[in-house]
Amino acid sequence: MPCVVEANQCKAIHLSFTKLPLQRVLLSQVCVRVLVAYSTVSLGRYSIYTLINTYTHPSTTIMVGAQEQGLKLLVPRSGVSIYAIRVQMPLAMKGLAYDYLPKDPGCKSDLLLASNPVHKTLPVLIHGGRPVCESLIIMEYLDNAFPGNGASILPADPYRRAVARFWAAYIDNKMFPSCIGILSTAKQQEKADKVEETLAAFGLLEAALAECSKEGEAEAEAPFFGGGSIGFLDIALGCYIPWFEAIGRLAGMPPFLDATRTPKLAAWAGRFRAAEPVIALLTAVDKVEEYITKVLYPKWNVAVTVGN
Ligand SMILES: N[C@@H](CCC(=O)N[C@@H](CS)C(=O)NCC(=O)O)C(=O)O
Repeated sequence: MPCVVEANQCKAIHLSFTKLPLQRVLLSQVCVRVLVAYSTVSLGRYSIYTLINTYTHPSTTIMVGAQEQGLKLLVPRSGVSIYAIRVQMPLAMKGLAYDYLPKDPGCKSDLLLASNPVHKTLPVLIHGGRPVCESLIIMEYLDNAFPGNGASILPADPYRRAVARFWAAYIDNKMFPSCIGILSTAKQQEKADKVEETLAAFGLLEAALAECSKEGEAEAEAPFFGGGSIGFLDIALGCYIPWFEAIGRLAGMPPFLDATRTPKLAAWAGRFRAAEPVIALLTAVDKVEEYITKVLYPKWNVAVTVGN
């Protein structure tokens, strides 16, 4: 059996009806595999997609209708990783089954060191024994390696691709570091600078959304960065939404995604959150808040309190 699910290492319950004649159900908890035959139910690829996270059902995975491609995904055990969810989204959109292997990012396993010796970070996708590192690169890889599985995640047009990659890199390298910087410093001036940088970044992305989502000859604005459906930049930015919200709350600030200041982005975030497979995968804001206060604050070693 090519798709092996390890006990206590599974997170997602995917119920994805496709037109495959025979689907497989995996129940890792008891290591039982049941073959379930479905007739060609045409309910749309992601009409049913449910996730039960590690906390509620730590060792159960059921995958129905996913294709088995020898994929393993090494992810942080925390369950709040932006970058892990960023990879899980395209995997879900493409209907790909994978072994979900949670690891402690602080404790570098031999598998992680062998798979990502340069950055030693998670997530890492292993496809047929070969590792692919860095979440944005993994997203692109999945799009290129499985072109027949659903719609393309990256824009077809080379210019739009370049623009999407540009903004994704900006979000990772500039916008999020500024935003998290609001909490990681206790110095008032630094904090104020980070707030200003973050708000400026949201302003730039507001304009970028209007530009990237233009579609058709009339250049009407589409609902997503990716056009009519979510794509590369939607996922790249969208996985940060719970973090932006949690950081705003902890900093005692009004929400970053504000309908007055950035109306297009605020509306986009609402649509993104409600879309499949986002609705099932996006981290809860409370969980991120808890992670920041319990794990990151002690790490930063600063006495950060609201209004500090
Ligand atoms: N740029 C990387 C960031 C990955 C990252 O920062 N991963 C964190 C966990 S969410 C990690 O592995 N941290 C451990 C470390 O930095 O040593 C990506 O997009 O995959």
